[in-house]
Formats: sequence, C-alpha cells, structure tokens
Amino acid sequence: MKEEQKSLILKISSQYPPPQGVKLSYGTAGFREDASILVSTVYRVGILAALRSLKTQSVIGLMITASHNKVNDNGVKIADPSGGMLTQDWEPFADRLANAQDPQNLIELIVEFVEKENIPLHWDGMRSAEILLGRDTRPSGESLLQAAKQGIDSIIGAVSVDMGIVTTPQLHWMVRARNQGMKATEFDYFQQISDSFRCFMGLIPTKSDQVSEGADKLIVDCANGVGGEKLIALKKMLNGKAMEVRNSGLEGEGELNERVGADFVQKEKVVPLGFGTEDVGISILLSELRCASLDGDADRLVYFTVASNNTSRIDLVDGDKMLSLFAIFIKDQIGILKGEGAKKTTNNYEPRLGVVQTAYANGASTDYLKNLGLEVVLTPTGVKYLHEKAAQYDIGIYFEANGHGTILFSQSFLSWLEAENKELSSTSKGSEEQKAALRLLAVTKLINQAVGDALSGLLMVEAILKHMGWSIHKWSELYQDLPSRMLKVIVKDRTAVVTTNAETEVVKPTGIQDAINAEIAKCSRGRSFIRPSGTEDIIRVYAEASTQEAADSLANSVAKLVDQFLNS
Ligand code: NG1
Ligand code: ZN
Repeated sequence: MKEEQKSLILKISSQYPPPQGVKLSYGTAGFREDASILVSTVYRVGILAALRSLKTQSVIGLMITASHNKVNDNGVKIADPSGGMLTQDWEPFADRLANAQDPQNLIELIVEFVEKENIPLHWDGMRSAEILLGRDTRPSGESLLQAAKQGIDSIIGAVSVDMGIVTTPQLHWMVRARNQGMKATEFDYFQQISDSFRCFMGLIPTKSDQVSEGADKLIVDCANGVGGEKLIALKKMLNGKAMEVRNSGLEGEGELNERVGADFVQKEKVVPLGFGTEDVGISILLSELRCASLDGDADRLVYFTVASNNTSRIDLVDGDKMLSLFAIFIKDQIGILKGEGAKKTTNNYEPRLGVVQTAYANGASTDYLKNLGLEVVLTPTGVKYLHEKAAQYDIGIYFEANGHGTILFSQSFLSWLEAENKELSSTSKGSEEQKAALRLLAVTKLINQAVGDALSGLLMVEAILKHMGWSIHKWSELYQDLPSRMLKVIVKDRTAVVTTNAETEVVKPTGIQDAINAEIAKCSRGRSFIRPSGTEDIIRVYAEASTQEAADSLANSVAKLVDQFLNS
C-alpha cells in the first residue's frame, strides 16, 4: 500500500478513536449500539464499504439505522452488490476493524486484508469505488453519516453518494438497481412498485362477492419512523388507495418505536399507541377494517385487527401468515400456468418453489405449509441466512415471524416466465394462463428482491387479498397460531450459549438442553428453544404450547434454567 494512502488513513482515523471498554460485533444486522459510542465504528465501516466496492468493482450500500430499537440507539450495516447483506466472509474483518485500538493497528489490519483479498487500490484519482449512503430518521443519523463519509474519503478513489433519509429496503433496492444498470433514485423505486401494483390490480378477476373499494379501509402504524413520510409519498402515487397513515413521525408526532411499530405489536400483541376501540374491524361482507404496522426503518410488516372485546388486545397476522398468503398465491398462479387445462407451451420447465422460515415460525404455520405440499426449510435467525437459502430455489419465499421477508426469483425462472408470456400473448392472449404469467411478472417487480420491504410487502398483501376476494379475517383463519411466548434473559456472557440445528438445540453450556427437553415434555404440543440475540445483549427464550398458560409457564421455566446455567 502506498504511503500516501497510509498517511491519509492515519490522519483521518486519529479523529475517530474507538470507545473504550466495549467489544463491538457485526451481529444479525450489522453493528448496533447506543448512538453516542458509534462514531468511530461508522467511520471504520465507511472504510470497509469502500474496500468492498473496490473488491467487487460494484456499487455498495451503507445504511445507518437501528431499525426497531429505541431512538437513542443507532447502527450501521452494509448492502452488498446484489442488494443483499454483506457477505458473511467479511464479517470477521468488520469486527476487527471496529475494535482496532489505534490508527496504527487499523492500518496494519487494512494492509493485511487488502493483500489477502487482493483488493485493487487506485492512486491516480480515478473514481474507482462508489458507496450509496442512507439513514433513517434518528437524530444521531446526520453526524454518523458524516463519519461514514470520512471513512469513504479515507480510501483514495472512493466516492460516497448521499441518498438522504430512506428506508433500509429503499437503500438495498437502489444498490441492486444500480448494479443491474437500472435507474435507481427514490422516484424510480416508487414508480416501479406503484406501476407493478396497478398492473397487478388491473388483472384482478371481478367477482360480485368481493369487498368493494371504498368500503374497506387500511390503517398503517408507521412506528414514528422513516416509513411514515415514505408511505405518504407512495399513497400519493397510488391516488385512490384507501389508506390512513398513523404514527408517521412527522411534525414531532410521537417517539420512534415507543409502544408503536411492528416489533412492539408482534412481541406484545397489543395495539400500538394511536389505535383503540374506534378501530375495531367489522367482518361483515361489505365493510372491512385492517391495520398494519411497519418497524422503524420499514423493513418489517405485520397486520392486525383490534379485538372488539378488549381495547388493547389484537389479533395478529404475522410474517408466517404473510408467507402463507404469498405461497398460496404463487402456487396457484404456477398451477394455472402449468396445470392440466393449460396449453402446453415452450418446454416442460418445473420451477422449484421453496419456503424458508426460522425456529421462531409458529409451529402451526410450518404444519400448514407442509400440508400444502410445500418444501419448508429452517435456517438460523437473521435475514442473511434466510435470504441465502431462499436464493437456492427458482422461487424462494422467506419470512421471519416478525414480518421481515420477501420472495426471490431465479434468473432461469424469470427467463422462462418471460418466454411463456410472450408465447401466450401470441397464441392465447387474455387467457387465464396468460393472466397468471402477467400476475407473476408483476409480482417480480412489485416485491423488493433485495431485502424484506414493508412498503412493497404491504402492496403485495393488499393486491393478493383483493385478488382472492379475502377479508383479513379469512386470511387470518388460514390456520390457528399455537399460543407462544418470547422472553429475554440478561446474562453475564451471551456468547456462552452455542446452538446447532438452526438454533433449535443448545450444545453449550452442557446439560441445559436436557433440562429444556424435560420442561418441554411436560406440555402438550410444547416446543421451546434459546439463543443469544445478535442485536441485544440478552438470551432470547421462545416457547409454544397448546394453551397460552402452558406456553407462558414453559417460557418461564426455560428462562429460569438460562439464569441458573449462565448467571450462577
Ligand atoms: P436478534 O436480536 O438476533 O434476535 C432480531 C430479530 C431477528 C432480526 C434481527 C434484525 C427476533 C426474535 N429476532 O434479532 O429476526 O430481524 O433482529 O433486525 O425477532
Ligand atoms: Zn427493521
């Protein structure tokens, strides 16, 4: 590495000393901490983003957000050229960079890594790396963004492009679009999802028993986060969509993620602030009221209805049900395209459809999906694992129960679908088969294939419900969730828990799994597991059973075991 480059890093990095006494780690969703100690980390992630861009010779994204966490927290993560998460191979380097104690140590790490990875550095002033920067609405975002820019400026030839305040999925989408040679502004994003939504809606069969437009209403809780402003913008592009935006976070309305948003609603199963009895849904034929919640950076989405008998309780329609809805729809459309009556077209291509969940998926959802004849696989928690697995199918649908998920389509499937549509439009234009092809094509553009996206997911759900002629109640009744409980246990060292089998079994500390199994055996339909959180300093306990009392008691007993094994 040239001296000029080294001295630039030395000079700038000396202004960004790391926090003392903290061990930083690139967890399930990047680095996440109290914003006050993150400046040096974000600076160093700026360097990492520039190196990643040089290595891949592609545009990279850097997003500053702490998603559903409290407003004083913040975080930083990288979007790889595909728009997905940073490759796992680079995570250990991210950890070492963030924890380097002084500028000299930092330089040594960079030099060693650049050599090992054979990263082409440039000195001739050529623009050779490009990083798109985004941030959510947190007050700490602006100063952290400056630190990220300084990190990028520390690598000669790297440039940053500030995309402003955006949702996490918008930034990932922009990175993916840029690397596919497509237009990638926020306007392009809105245009793509609103155009494909309209196209989908235009293909909906007209049935007399459907809920009529105007009679049904959607109210969206935006967690007082970035999704508020963006949903309002999207609504404008979809003039006529009956939708009310609440907890938009605009004009000082409410605190980010404070008793609002998808994480709160999914974990607590009560209404977010700003919702109450006036929002009770009526499930009679012509009137339908459904509610949805986004999280703080709009990459998670859950639906719910307000229970009529109690002001705060809700009926939750979570990520597992969204997954089921999407899977049924896709399976149906493929069935129409390839089914018995379908005209046999170009070839006998059989797309592989796979469904990916984590151990947090409700057991009833997994049973339901398997009964539909679908291939269901479990991965560890964290979108990067689900995404990677889903990408192995022609159509891979993945969702975390918390509402983060999307659908991925392989290149071979896309080519087949386009060819099929072309063929059908000349041989049987307007046929059911052709409409199915057009619907699937619309879905490939509506869904954000880079990452789970609450805004595009919301339009997908709305369009599919309309297509099916289903109310939210009908959707919710696809299957009955098993009662479940999630708890957090604070421990001295969360890394002491090591799991295997997609986190369903503990291998360390020894003996705890047998003790958990003994508790599970006491319950009907009992299931429970523990794992260290990747975003908080805690162990999470999950339990489900045939009754809420049994699920609560199983979760409590397992939490006690965690405390005994890890804190004494
Ligand atoms: P951790 O804290 O590792 O459990 C949480 C969610 C993940 C994922 C990440 C990133 C649960 C149980 N865990 O991770 O699914 O969404 O945050 O935001 O919801
Ligand atoms: Zn999020």
